Amino acid sequence: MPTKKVLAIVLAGGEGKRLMHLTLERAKPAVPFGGIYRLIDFALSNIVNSGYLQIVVLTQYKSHSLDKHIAQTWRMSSLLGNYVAPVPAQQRMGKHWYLGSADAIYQSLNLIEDEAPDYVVVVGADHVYRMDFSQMLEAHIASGNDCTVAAIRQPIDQSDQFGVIETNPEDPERIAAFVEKPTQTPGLPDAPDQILASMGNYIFTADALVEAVSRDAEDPESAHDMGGDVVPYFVSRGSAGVYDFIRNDVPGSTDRDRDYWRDVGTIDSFYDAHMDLISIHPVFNLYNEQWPVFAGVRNVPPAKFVHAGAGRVGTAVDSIVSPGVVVSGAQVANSVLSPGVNLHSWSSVSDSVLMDDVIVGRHCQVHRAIIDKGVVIPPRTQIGLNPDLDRRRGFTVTESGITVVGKNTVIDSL
Ligand code: ADQ
Repeated sequence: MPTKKVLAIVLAGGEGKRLMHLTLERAKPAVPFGGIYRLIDFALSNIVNSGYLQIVVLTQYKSHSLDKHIAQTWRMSSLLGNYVAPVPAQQRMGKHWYLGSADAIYQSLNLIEDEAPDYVVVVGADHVYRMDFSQMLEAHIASGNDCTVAAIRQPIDQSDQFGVIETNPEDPERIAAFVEKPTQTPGLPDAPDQILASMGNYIFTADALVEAVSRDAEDPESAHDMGGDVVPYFVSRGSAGVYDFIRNDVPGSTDRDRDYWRDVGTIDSFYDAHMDLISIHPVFNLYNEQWPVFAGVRNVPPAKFVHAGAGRVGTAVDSIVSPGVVVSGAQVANSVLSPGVNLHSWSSVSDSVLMDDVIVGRHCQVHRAIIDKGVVIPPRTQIGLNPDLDRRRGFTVTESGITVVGKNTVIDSL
């Protein structure tokens, strides 16, 4: 069979409102994750590892740091025709920004025409997982459908966060009904407390996608959303298939992380996904060299742990410590530290996520907190120990008690 041409489109224009402070200054796909990554690195790494090297990233909301990250980290070889191209909204089809994810693709149809692919892989940019899209493409081609939706089981009480897929027992690989984010829905026949959720990753036969988004653009009733409008259109034509993520077998996966997929759309899920990285037998293994997650590497020195005298031993246990971190006479446990973090004597950081260049002064305690880039924590500050105090200082505290300190926040000394 001749090789089929594939174009990958990454939808990266979403606002990510539920990440609050973390997305005030940047698009959600640009939110730092896991010490050295940005969220979009997971989607892009999956696409590249699947063998697809023509990639466009559709951006819109506060895209500067995302554009910069893609330009710096994901530059490919123009010589070989490979590219990861960030494409900002350009008002090609009228004086409005993208009305929704389907409109983003419609307004970018020139990219599909230029590349003339046989198939288009469309993925979101804000999930943590490993997936081989070439296996999904094989299933898509074998099915003869125009649209294939990747799916995973999720708890039924989260149905309002996902596109929910129904199939018929006689034809389990075809989607019989698709409802975007229903508040009420029946559970699966074999698991009433679960639903089959869309992962927001799709494969389309290129011509059919062009036809569907063009038609959608003309529809005054449409919200121009991939999950809400385009997928249901293919379902109504009987041409939408489902690809169960459980079938996907990524090289080097462990028994624990084979089915790992996290929508890190809320502060709590973002925090939990970090904790998944650092457990002794990680629920998500970053060290799988057969399916690497690629990241931009900052030019900083190696991490350093300093014994600052008088019992002030600099230590970190059960933690991810990035290059450029200096732990000087401070104790770190169960935490993720990004490059350039600097911790001073008599301080402790536990169960926390510290992003680039955070400085923790002497005698501080940081517990169950997410501290965004560039925050300077003055000596003798406590964060995460007293929710009321944290709120009074303008930090966000989630219901489950995670404190978030936004980028470059200046914290007053006590
Ligand atoms: P959501 O993630 O809630 O649900 P949406 O907000 O449309 O849907 O975001 C999907 C992707 O498109 C994200 O990567 C986002 O950044 C991007 N996006 C959103 N608006 C965009 C725009 N105007 N321009 C460009 N990109 C845009 C989706 C599906 C559900 C599915 C969940 C899985 O709609 O059916 O269950 O993902 O998490």
